[in-house]
Amino acid sequence: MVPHTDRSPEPTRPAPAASGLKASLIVRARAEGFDAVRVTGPDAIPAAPERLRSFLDSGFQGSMAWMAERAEQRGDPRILWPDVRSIVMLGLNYGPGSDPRLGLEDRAGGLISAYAQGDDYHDVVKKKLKSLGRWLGETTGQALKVFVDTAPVMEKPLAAAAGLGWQGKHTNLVSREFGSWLFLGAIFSAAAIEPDGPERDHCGSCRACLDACPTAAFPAPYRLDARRCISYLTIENKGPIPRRFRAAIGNRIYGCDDCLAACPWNKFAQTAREQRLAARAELRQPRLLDLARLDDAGFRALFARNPVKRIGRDRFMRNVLVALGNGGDGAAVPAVERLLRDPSPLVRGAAIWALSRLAPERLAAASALAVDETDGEVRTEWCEAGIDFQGNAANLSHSDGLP
Ligand code: B12
Ligand code: SF4
Ligand code: SF4
Repeated sequence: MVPHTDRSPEPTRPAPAASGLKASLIVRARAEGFDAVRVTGPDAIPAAPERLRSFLDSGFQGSMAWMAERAEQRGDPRILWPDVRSIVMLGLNYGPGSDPRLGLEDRAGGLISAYAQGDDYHDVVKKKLKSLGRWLGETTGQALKVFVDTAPVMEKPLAAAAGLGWQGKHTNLVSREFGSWLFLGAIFSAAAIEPDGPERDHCGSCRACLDACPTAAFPAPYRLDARRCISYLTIENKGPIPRRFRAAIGNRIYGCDDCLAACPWNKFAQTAREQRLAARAELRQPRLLDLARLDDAGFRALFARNPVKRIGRDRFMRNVLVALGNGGDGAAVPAVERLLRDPSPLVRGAAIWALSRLAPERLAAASALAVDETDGEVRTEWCEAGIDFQGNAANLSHSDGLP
């Protein structure tokens, strides 16, 4: 959660007039490969601190404690960096080229969300930001900082204030040119750069994204309860996935695109031109059975330079097991049975649930493992699967629906 770069270049030459600087900035940003660039001021999101406070007070951040830790800085760029005078907001198109929801029907394959099928966007965007920042610093002689995702910066309201798009009812930035598929990055500069105006909200009476959510994660338009969002549950959440969400997760093994994909503004979307963001063939919809066989080395090799690597093999295997439990593929039973003995409690617990769905009689046959289990959460999984600690199958019927 620290700014990625803190550049304070020496003044080299006087800054050009604002309009000349702005025009050059746009040309340079496009040459770096950014698809959208606009500028706003540090005082442009006055409603953000209160809205962030309301999000945190509602507990919507779940276990993402870092969201509350630097909330004052997050809500106000001037608290994060008092010298900031202009904020350059950049967008990089990662348009997937086809509707990611098409993969939901192929239950034997795991769905990785569109943003995570190529190289890690943090690296791709950061490299471009640093290069553009180097030019801007040299041109203006002013200090700057570049941010993508991980710093306490509210990138979506800033991008909306700069006019890159508007925050849709799913809370993400929607662009009239690129639909739902822009990554965002920011350059905070101590130089004065002519600001652009905000984009107005074009959602109207539409509620397609709200209705598309499989876990009912929107308590109201423009408000997301992250604790219910599959993106949070499969990526940020470090523990077992709460039982009531498992069935709704289907075959999504990393993130979710449903609310983004449902947006009618995607009819103007374009396929990403940045090749490093293009989906790797092996990550388009990998077979769940192959994934269930990955050890740590295999996991690292498959997801080298890819965002999935961030969550580690055990959390990823938890997700794969939930998808296997939902898939109903009997051929997966031996692989799932093997994972009942995995060294990771997170994996053992998810394997119990998956086997209870795929072959409850095989779980009952393995119930001796329950007697030796020492981890509290795994013991809970055995109990909830209807196995008692004498190793008896008490009641193998259960309900996993949403409340
Ligand atoms: C935390 C986080 C998450 C969390 C929480 C998401 C959330 N909506 O807050 C989780 C893990 C769930 C998540 C999921 C995803 N994320 Co995320 N995430 C972030 C992060 C780090 C911070 C977001 C934040 O500040 N949230 C706090 C809340 C309070 O802020 P907010 O969402 O802007 O809330 C606004 C609304 O509530 C609104 N509001 C409230 N009331 C009202 C009323 C009206 C009338 C209006 C207009 C607005 C309004 O105002 C608030 C302030 O602007 C940003 C990067 C960053 N540093 O900004 C990436 C970021 C938002 N994520 C991103 C992406 C791509 C995703 C996923 C699509 C990934 C995936 N495919 O799985 C999903 C989308 C889920 C969704 N529907 O939001 C991109 C979004 C790009 C874009 N075009 O918007 C970002 C910007 C990363 C990046 N650099 O590109 N993410
Ligand atoms: S990403 Fe998926 S689970 Fe999260 S809010 Fe959107 S549709 Fe719902
Ligand atoms: S789906 Fe409809 S409501 Fe949701 S962001 Fe798009 S236009 Fe707005």
